[in-house]
Amino acid sequence: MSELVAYHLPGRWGLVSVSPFCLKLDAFLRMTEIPHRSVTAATPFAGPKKKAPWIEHEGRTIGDSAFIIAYLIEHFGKDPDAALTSAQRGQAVAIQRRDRGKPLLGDGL
Ligand SMILES: N[C@@H](CCC(=O)N[C@@H](CS)C(=O)NCC(=O)O)C(=O)O
Repeated sequence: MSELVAYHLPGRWGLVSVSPFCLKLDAFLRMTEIPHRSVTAATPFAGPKKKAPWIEHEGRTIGDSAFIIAYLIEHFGKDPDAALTSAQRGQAVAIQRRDRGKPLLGDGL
């Protein structure tokens, strides 16, 4: 199946998901306009890491928002950061490192 399917936890308060990691992937997919179908999963346990989000694409199942986004950038050739200068990329990495480990913001879980 070549369709990209993104699984996320249920939403609330008008958000597509209450999971920050699912929101991160959803924002990436909307920014890049990569065609996909979003599926709401009641629990994260069907994912390869037993966490959400995860995707299915061309026979692959991939978990972890960082791995998913890296895969999608490479596969679809759409990088929202492509126009950033090296200084801006450095700032982005600094912000990510600063926030890593903070509850609901870091991706080191
Ligand atoms: N590093 C992962 C973290 C994903 C994550 O922790 N997801 C939470 C929802 S916000 C989850 O599924 N937790 C289930 C559990 O820990 O049992 C990513 O970036 O996708």
